[in-house]
Amino acid sequence: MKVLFLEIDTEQQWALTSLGPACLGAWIRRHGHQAAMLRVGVDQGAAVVVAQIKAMAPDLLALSLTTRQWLRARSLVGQIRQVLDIPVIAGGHHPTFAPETVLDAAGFDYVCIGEGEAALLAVLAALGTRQRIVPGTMANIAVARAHSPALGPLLDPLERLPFMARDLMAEPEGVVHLLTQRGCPFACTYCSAAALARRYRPQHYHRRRSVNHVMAELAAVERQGPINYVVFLDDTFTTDEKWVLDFCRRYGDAVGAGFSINARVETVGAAMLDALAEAGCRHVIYGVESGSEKIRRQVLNRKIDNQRIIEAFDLTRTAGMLVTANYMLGIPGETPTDIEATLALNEILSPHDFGYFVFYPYPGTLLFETCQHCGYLPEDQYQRPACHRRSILTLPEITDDDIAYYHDRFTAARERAYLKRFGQEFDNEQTARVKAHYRKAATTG
Ligand code: B12
Repeated sequence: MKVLFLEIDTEQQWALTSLGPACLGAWIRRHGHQAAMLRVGVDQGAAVVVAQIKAMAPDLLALSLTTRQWLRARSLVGQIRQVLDIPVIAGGHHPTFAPETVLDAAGFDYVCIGEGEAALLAVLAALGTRQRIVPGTMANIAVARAHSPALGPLLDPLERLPFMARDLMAEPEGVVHLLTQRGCPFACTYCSAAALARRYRPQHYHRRRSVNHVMAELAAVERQGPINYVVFLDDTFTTDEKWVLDFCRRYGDAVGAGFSINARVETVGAAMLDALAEAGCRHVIYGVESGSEKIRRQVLNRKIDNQRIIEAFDLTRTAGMLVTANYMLGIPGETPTDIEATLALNEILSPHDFGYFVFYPYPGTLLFETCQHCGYLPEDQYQRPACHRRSILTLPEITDDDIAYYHDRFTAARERAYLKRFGQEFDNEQTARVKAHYRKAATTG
């Protein structure tokens, strides 16, 4: 059977396509099926997409969806199915946690809840023999709104998986994206990874590949062409110190290309950061989220104090790496004073760069449930764009105008930090260009 994955771009083209299809594509190819990717660029309309699908003649259309991709995916699939009779399956975080939105929409036949490898193979087997999928008979697959399928066993160990199908990923040349884990062991209330771990209990969704297996993937990629940079996309690369130190010993000699990671401040120390820098790590990205300890502890379930964050940033810089912070604003319970605390902490941390996103409640998360319970969510949430520039919530402690004001303050702080580092000799035109760049970045979030 031939599966065509559709990658739905929204607002901007990400540096790569979703990773789910790269994993699923490799898996189904190993089992004798075909996989291809069609990226639907922001400017492409349904007519062009339909023509491309016709030319590729797939047996199944497959979409991997975040909540942000949902609205455009719904509209596009609706239009495609008016002219093409090809079954459609959707998986990923949005279909997993809001399956009813997908199954109610025109054109979607199946939803995959959670891990997709075994489920997609089962669907292909049924389609290949023209068997109808009866609700409740196939693990992880929902076909009707009313029922929630049982979850099958997780793939464990992850070494059973083939390496990702890189021809489905649209990576820039020489830049390699890699995952060493599935899921994340932490339980942040706003994060969909924590929601997945809860959905899968008593199974453990969080699993990590061996260092050997990761090194073997890098070696296989390098056989296809030189590696200039590696981006590790794990939620938290630094979960296990022993693993990281072992990886650093092996990576430096075998690959040597610069790399970046996502980390959490409470998992890093001087020894680990020095080892990472020595191995080639150039850039560490930390989720700080809020400068208010009260918000971090009581709302986000991140139980660390500001001092620990400041220390981790200092240690990362001392080890010789770039450090980025990510923040949220408009978190339920947050007041303007709390956001002032985030801006103040950012001044102290003085990161090389930072990201700032207006809080969006993702389905399945504990904070989503809180928003629902407190009546902060609009009834038509999924008819509205999921974006990180303005809040979808009606919050008692903070207004839309406050959030817009603070969003602008973050943009101005980012411009200022850049100009302080690089702009000493800039003329007015160069300074204006920097400002225009950051304002544009602030609108695509
Ligand atoms: C790497 C990553 C990215 C990458 C790649 C995106 C991707 N979708 O893979 C990049 C940098 C592009 C990215 C960008 C963003 N991301 Co991101 N990202 C991640 C991260 C850290 C890892 C994803 C991962 O491990 N993929 C590996 C694959 C194997 O796992 P998977 O995607 O879950 O796929 C499995 C199953 O879900 C299923 N499956 C998936 N798709 C399909 C399709 C079919 C047909 C089937 C049958 C099954 C199936 O099978 C797969 C294999 O078992 C996750 C957090 C997490 N732990 O998941 C956040 C996450 C996916 N990102 C998130 C968000 C919000 C964003 C951004 C909006 C952030 C921003 N403001 O910049 C953008 C939006 C991107 C977009 N196109 O919409 C949210 C999405 C929540 C939601 N409900 O929408 C997550 C869950 C983090 C969170 N905050 O909770 N991200």
